[in-house]
Amino acid sequence: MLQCSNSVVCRMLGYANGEVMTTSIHGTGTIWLDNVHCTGREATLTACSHNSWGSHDCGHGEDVSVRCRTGGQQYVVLR
Ligand SMILES: [Ca+2]
Repeated sequence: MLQCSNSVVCRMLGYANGEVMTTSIHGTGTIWLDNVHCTGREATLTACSHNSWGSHDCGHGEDVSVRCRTGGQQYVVLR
């Protein structure tokens, strides 16, 4: 996920802008989106350009965690 995608992820969930965490929790299961390119202004992640759903060349080692600002210095972490 590119750096600008994290803001889109957070906004589509109703949170303020977010940031990619330096330490990520790696997921399991199906990888649904790859090559996601956002300008940062999209309303939802699916509005960003991306491969077709489920089409990817990724491993979970490439997973990233994002934290969204909920106000002040408080965050919610997405894994
Ligand atoms: Ca890829």
